[in-house]
Formats: sequence, structure tokens, C-alpha cells
Amino acid sequence: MSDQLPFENTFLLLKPDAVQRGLIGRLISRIEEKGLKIVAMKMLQITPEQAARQYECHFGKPFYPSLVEFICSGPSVAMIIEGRGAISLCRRLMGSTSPENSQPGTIRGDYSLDVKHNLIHGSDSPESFAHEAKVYFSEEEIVKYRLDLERWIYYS
Ligand code: IDP
Ligand code: MG
Repeated sequence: MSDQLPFENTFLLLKPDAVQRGLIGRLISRIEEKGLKIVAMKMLQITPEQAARQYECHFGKPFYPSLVEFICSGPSVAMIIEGRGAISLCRRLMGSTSPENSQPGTIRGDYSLDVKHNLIHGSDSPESFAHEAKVYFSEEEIVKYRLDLERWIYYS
């Protein structure tokens, strides 16, 4: 159908607070249960250089130094996700940045109380995805495969 959103990839990062709070499995389940496909995934300790590349759009903002310090403060889980309209869909699954606006039912709305410790990062545009994915993954680390379930998830 022509009105369906295109398949696209997005970059998600389960931040150090998600790992420390034992929420890795729960948050990945939300992505899988929605029908999205994980095409790359790794746990890593983010370096200040990687953090600076990922968050270069926020350089100079008051919260930038504490954001970089936080994102490097413990292991994170980096993922690339594929699905129809995956970028905006994952942003909706994540919920708003600010705790006052993140709705119950979203990841941040259900599990976070703080603008900084908000558990998850997601690309906000195809350009951000292209930039962020390169910080953490090589092309060879992105796996191309079909889920047998796809015909039960997508109208074709
Ligand atoms: P997003 O993660 O919802 O895209 P951005 O505005 O891109 O939000 O901010 C990047 C990250 O910086 C946020 O997820 C949050 O961890 C942190 N951050 C944003 N605004 C503030 C703030 O006002 N104080 C402290 N940390 C902030
Ligand atoms: Mg952002």
C-alpha cells in the first residue's frame, strides 16, 4: 500500500542507568514485542570521544558536560532497529525527554523520573541515524535477515 511508511533503521542506546537498574531485558522486550527487528546490538563502555561524536549537536548547551559524563559512567547497550517508520515509532515508544511530559505507557513515562536519567536514546531523523550508527557500528556489524514472523506483523 502506498500510504505505508517506508522501512528504515534507527539507532537506540540503552543508557548506563538502564543497565544499572536491570532494565535491559524489559526495554528490549518492548522493542521486540512491537514487532521491530534488531539488526545490530552490542554492550560497550562509551568513551568520551564516542560521546562527543554522538552528542555533537548538543555541544555548548548547559547540560552537555554532565550528559557526556553520564553516558560514559558505565556500560550501555547500543542497537540498530529496523521497521516501518522505525525512527518516529521508537521516539514514541521512548516518550518525551522531560519527565513532566513523558506519558505512562512509554519507556520514559513508565520507568524514569529525571530528564538526565531517562534510560534510552533514539535517533530523531534519518540524518541523526546515519551519524549515530557510524559512531558505534561498522557496516559489517549490521545483520541483514528476514524474520519469519514478518507476514504476521506487516500488511503487504
Ligand atoms: P532526547 O534524548 O529525547 O532526544 P535531547 O534534547 O536530544 O533529548 O537531549 C539529549 C539528552 O540530554 C537527553 O536524553 C537527556 O539525557 C539529556 N538532557 C536533555 N536536556 C537536559 C537538561 O535540561 N538537563 C539535563 N540533561 C538533559
Ligand atoms: Mg536527541
